Amino acid sequence: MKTRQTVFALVLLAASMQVAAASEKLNICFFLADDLRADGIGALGGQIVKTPHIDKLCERGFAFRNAYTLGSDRGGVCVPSRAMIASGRSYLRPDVQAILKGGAKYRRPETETPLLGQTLATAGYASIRSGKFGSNPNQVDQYYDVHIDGKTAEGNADNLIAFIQKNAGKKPLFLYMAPHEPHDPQFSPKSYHALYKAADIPMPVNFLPMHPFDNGEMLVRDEQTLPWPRTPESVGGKRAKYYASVTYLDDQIGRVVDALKQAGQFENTIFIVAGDNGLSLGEHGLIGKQNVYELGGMEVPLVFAGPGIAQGESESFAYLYDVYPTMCELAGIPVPDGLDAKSLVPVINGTQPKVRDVLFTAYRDCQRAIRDERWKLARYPLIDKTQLFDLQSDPHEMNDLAANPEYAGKIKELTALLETTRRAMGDTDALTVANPGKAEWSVPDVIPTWKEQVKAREKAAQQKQRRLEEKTKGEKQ
Ligand SMILES: [Ca+2]
Repeated sequence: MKTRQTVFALVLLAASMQVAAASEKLNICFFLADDLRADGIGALGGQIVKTPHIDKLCERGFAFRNAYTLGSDRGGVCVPSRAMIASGRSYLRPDVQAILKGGAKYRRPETETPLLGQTLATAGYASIRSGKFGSNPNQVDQYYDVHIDGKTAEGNADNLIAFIQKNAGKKPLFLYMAPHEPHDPQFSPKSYHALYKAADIPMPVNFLPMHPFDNGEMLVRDEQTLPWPRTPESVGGKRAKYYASVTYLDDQIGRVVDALKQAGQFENTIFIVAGDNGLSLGEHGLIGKQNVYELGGMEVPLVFAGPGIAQGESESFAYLYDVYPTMCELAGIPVPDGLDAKSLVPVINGTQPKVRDVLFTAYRDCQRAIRDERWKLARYPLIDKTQLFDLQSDPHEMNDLAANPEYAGKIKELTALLETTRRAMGDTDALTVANPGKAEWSVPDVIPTWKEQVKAREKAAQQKQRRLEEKTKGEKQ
């Protein structure tokens, strides 16, 4: 039988253990680069790019080699990507659409699943988010102690370093650095440009001067950053600038890691390195992120490193927004209910080989794709076109098998899988449309600016809505 003294002693012990647990909570440091390709990191296969600081994190960490952002309802793929990171939910869901359409003043109702910053605040974290401002999902998450635009990667690193110096050891830290780099115009100081020469940069094996058909987004602003036809010279120049910007960013990441070391916090920090979306750099004749090719618009780097995280990598399909539940589980924070995202911890721990069997990506109403470990089907509803690739023998998607009758069964099977998967993610667009347009595309004589295109689209959407309302009104009468 326990005496009163032993019960009291046990209560004291439990209380002291709780205090110890609170002060020993792991810090989380999340580096989210803008438009960083999955091969934009040396340690992940980048042949030319120099990223010594990120490489060191990768070498002691765990990389997801098939990680993607789910998709986008607009040219600015960054915006839904960041809304999905903040919410852990598909951008196709009404509550995430409300964030995307709500503007800077939108406040998410308390009844919705908590946002990432909110979850970490509840868990007792001191938090800073320094980075890209202006796109509204970054302002919707109001739960950061410090929320600041650093202007450049160096400014963002300065903000994080000051925050570490002020708060280290007092509370667990959530450090979220989301700089503009290496997004175009691919900023970096002059000294970084000297590191890369356009002439030394090899072209991707699937380089093309022009994309072979109209994917529904041929004139988006990103695609207009180089003239048509693309040339090895123009793409080489763009890649040189891009790599310079990545190396500049890498140095700033190195400064933040050093600040954690100096504060005695390096060993108890979980590091996450990711990109918000990918970017084509000459592959298939594309130069933007508004496509669903591998190493195109949706594929991203995703690496976790820190205490309890094994060194290794996995081919398991991951979505970028999985960072939300994964970082929570790694840090011992309860994962909220209602997320579409899945914790990747079972894969990192080696208890499960994968968390999903197929991977679905989407872009506006004009592109959908689904892939498994071998096959990939892409669908372009607006021109009634399907592509089929055997990624095992054709990882660069150069041999479209869709016209080969031998694969009719495979196309049927993957189309059905695409249909059920996208519906489950909240997709309401169609895979086939009435009166599809022609697939052929050439550069128009007069190229409308992106702003003009957006305006024309808004006008068309309003007209469509009006027609729909008139039709409903007519049917009621
Ligand atoms: Ca981006």
